[in-house]
Amino acid sequence: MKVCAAAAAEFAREFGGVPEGVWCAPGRVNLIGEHVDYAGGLCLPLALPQVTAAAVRRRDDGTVRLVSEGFAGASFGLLQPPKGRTGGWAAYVAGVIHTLDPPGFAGVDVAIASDVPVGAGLSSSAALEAAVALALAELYGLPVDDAGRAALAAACTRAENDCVGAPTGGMDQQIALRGRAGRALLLDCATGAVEHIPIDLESHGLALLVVDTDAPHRLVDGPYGQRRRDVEEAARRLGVTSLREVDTVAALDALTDPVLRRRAGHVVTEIARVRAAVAALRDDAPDRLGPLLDAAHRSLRDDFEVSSVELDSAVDAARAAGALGARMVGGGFGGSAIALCRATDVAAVAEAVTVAARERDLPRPKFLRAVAAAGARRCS
Ligand code: GAF
Repeated sequence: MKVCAAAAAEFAREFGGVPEGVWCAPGRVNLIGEHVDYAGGLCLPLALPQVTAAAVRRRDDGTVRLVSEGFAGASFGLLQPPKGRTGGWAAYVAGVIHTLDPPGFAGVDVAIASDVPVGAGLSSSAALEAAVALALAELYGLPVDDAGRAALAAACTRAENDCVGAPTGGMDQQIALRGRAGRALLLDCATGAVEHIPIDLESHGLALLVVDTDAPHRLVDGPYGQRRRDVEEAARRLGVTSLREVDTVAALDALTDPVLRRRAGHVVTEIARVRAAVAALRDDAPDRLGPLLDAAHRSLRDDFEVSSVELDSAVDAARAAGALGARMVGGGFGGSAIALCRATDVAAVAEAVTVAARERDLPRPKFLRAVAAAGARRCS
């Protein structure tokens, strides 16, 4: 694989010699179930063919050296700067090392290469964490069966929460480590249980177009954390551990604060949409996903208020050009949208989205096709 070869080449260039192995992990799009992972909800992401690769060799002198094509590298002792704390992309790697704390760990050289778009809301950070976590797990003898991968994903999420300072919910790390080719991952965020749901758009003449709006998306900043706090506060006022326990929108009438009621309304209706999407896939009727994507976007835009002018432009233009449904994906406030299209309409939809962005003086969007690919793996 090209990205894995690039990581090995970067390793040889920067460190000399060969790595002990190269591991890679994918970016993701979430079909549906947005902003519900930290509410114990259900979500349905799929792993992308785009990956981040880590070429890794153990050291025994207490030093960590990190390099990445096109980005500034980092080098630090295990305790200096403080474990798990460094700047930029290296913080994700340092965080995983710190959180995993593999037995016998005494330093490592890591070279990174990636074709997951960065800052596009396609989980480049989770791909980085997952590739490094799987590498360390295999090199230091941690379990890598499904339960082991679930634990690695949880460690990556803690790294992101505690070391990087992004209060994310865990969906991205779970799909990066547990995704399967040709399957969407039904993830129960309350229990960690997963089901691999076959997704076959091609034989129905359909395609999932990803629109990277090129409007930067960041999770370390305030609004994502504020939404999470809103959802937790709504649960507290309703007297439940998480909003997953709320079955009907009517139960939300007990919330007197209109903002919290709308936030909670999104979570409760979104979980119901995930169930409907899973039913559509199980019935091999993926066209039924269209209206669910549209409803999810309206809910994220109006009730959860995490969309943006770029995302709304992309979604509206895609719908007007014949997409069966479209919505923003990921944390929002920029990043990417998806559009479910007839395969024959993909070019026209992409063109309409591009024209709409130009007319509004927005950045020129970029496109890729989402195909459900495999989760983290060793590539050499
Ligand atoms: C980001 C977060 F990292 C996820 O945990 C999830 O909350 C998502 O936004 C919204 O569904 O990708």
